[in-house]
Order: sequence, then structure tokens, then C-alpha cells
Amino acid sequence: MKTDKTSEFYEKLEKKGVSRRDFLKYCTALTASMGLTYSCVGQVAQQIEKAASVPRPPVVWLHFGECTGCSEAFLRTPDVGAIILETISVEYHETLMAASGHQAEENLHNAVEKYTGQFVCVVEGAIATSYNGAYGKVAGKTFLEIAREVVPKAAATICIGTCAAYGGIAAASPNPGGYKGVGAALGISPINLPGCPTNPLNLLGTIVKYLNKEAIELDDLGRPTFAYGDTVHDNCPRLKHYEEGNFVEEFGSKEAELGYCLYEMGCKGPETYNNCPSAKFNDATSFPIQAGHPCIGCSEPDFWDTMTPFYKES
Ligand code: FSX
Ligand code: SF4
Ligand code: F3S
Repeated sequence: MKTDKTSEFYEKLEKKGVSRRDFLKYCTALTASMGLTYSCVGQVAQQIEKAASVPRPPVVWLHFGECTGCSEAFLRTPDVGAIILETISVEYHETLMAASGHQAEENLHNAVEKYTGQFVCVVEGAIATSYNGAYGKVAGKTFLEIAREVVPKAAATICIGTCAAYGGIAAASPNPGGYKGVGAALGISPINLPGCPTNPLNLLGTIVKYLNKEAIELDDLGRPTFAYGDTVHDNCPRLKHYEEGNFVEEFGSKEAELGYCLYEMGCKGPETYNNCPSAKFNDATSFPIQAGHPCIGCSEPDFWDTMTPFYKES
């Protein structure tokens, strides 16, 4: 049902260059990423409209030990970024905001005080825990201090990226800084959206469910099952070749050209829970396996240690 709020939502998107047609395109991608059939696109669109009609929740977005690839992935999918920014109100985000130095610190402090108990904390990056967190600081404060100050005051915490979720690359062996994911560093159970980077559609799907007060079913690693319920292998476009025993044995070969299975090139799709084959990246263009590269298991805990060597069969 169209209301003034929904018309306003479409008008705002239109001003950001996202037409109604574009919006439906992303609803289609989001529907697929959630493992739903095409017939659910209208329903998903309505859910986003509904989410956009409630007051936008304040969001404090923290950056710790990471490469900012997760924010980049979201910003490089501008239409999804615009839809997300129409459903939340980003009060603090180090990559996006104009403020710097003391002014930025003040913004963080003010946002946390003003919205205590109401804001959603999105965290990118892992937290150094050894030597009182000395291996990671912003403005003279350790990541650990910042996280301990901010995260407990949030209404909900969403970790985006494998780094925030489980430590990721910052926690790769020998991990001298004692880097950990947010849950392990603080002893809490956040919503984890792993991936290096996280697919922006998975963030959008989570925000929409959160705003609509829908229960978000999580697995034992804190991942929403709507996005991380299946392995990459389960939905891989090369699965038929795997089953028929057609494998690539060398990059650049005829078999590679024919799109055969990359298992023997080290593909970790069978051990990796993520929806990349349906969600895809870069405006739903492609994902590693479609581009001819094996999955390196980037959304699994400790992938940098447990999935290497990346180009060898496990
Ligand atoms: Fe880590 Fe994300 Fe990889 Fe980078 O925030 S998951 S290094 S893509 O940026 O945290
Ligand atoms: Fe499975 Fe990887 Fe082969 Fe795809 S390319 S079928 S994920 S092993
Ligand atoms: Fe990562 Fe594998 Fe997807 S490498 S992006 S989980 S296909």
C-alpha cells in the first residue's frame, strides 16, 4: 500500500539517481540473496518500503583493524548504498563524514550519549586485545577502550566483515596483537555478517528485518541463516561439473575456459557458508567463481590460516 511515507521514500531515492526500476532491480537481487523465489520480489519491496517508513534508527559505524573494503563494497554499489542510507541515519562513520580530529571525536561522543540504548552499532574491523589493546588505536584510545565504551550502549550490534566477526586478516597467525572479533573481544553475541568484504545486500537484508522487527535467525557463529544458510558450493553455477567430475587443473586452460569446477584449483566453496552465487558483487555482476577464481573461504572464521594454501585442494 502506498502511503505518503513511501512516496517520500521513492522521491528521495529518485533524487539520488535511483529510479523505481533500479529499486526493483535491487529488490530482485535482495530476494535472490535471501534464497527466496522471484514471486517474493513484491513482498521484499514492500518490506523495504515499510522499513523506510519507520523513523530511521541512528547508526554509529566504527572502524577498527581492517582494510575498509566492507565500506568500499557498500559505497561501490551506490544504489544499494542509497537505499541503506534511506533506511538508517548514520551519525558517525569515519570514512563518510567530513569531520576529522577533535571534531570527529566529539561527534562520536555526542551520538553515543544522545542515542544511548537506541542506536545500532555497525562495526568493521577486529579488536587488538594483547598488551591492553596497544596494537590498535584511534585518537590515542585503543580499539578495545572505544568498543567497551560504545558497544554496550547500542540497541544492537552488527559486525560487518570477517575481521569484525571473527578477527579476519588482522588475527592471522601469529597474531601478535591478539586481534579478535568483536564478540570474542567483548564477550557478547553480535549479529555477524562475515565476508571479506561483506556483501552489501546482506547488510540491507539484515537492516530491513531489524527495522520490521522480524526475528533474525542466526546460526551458531552468529550469522543470519537467510544469507549464510547454504554453502557457496550448494548453489554454485559449476556444481554440475563437480558432480560430473569435470575439473580445471590449470588456470588459462581449455577446461577453465569451459567453466569447469575449480575444486582442484583449491576452491573452498564446499566449506564456506555464504550466498555469493545468488547475491554476487559489483551491482550483482559477478562473484569470484563466476570470474574463474576459486572461493578462498573469505567468510569463514580464521580463513587466512585454515583455508591456505588457497590454490591447493584441501
Ligand atoms: Fe576485513 Fe572489512 Fe576484509 Fe577488509 O571491514 S573483512 S579486511 S574486506 O574491510 O574487515
Ligand atoms: Fe563447488 Fe567450487 Fe566447484 Fe563451485 S567451483 S562446484 S563451489 S568446488
Ligand atoms: Fe568469499 Fe568465496 Fe564468496 S571467496 S566472496 S565466500 S565465493
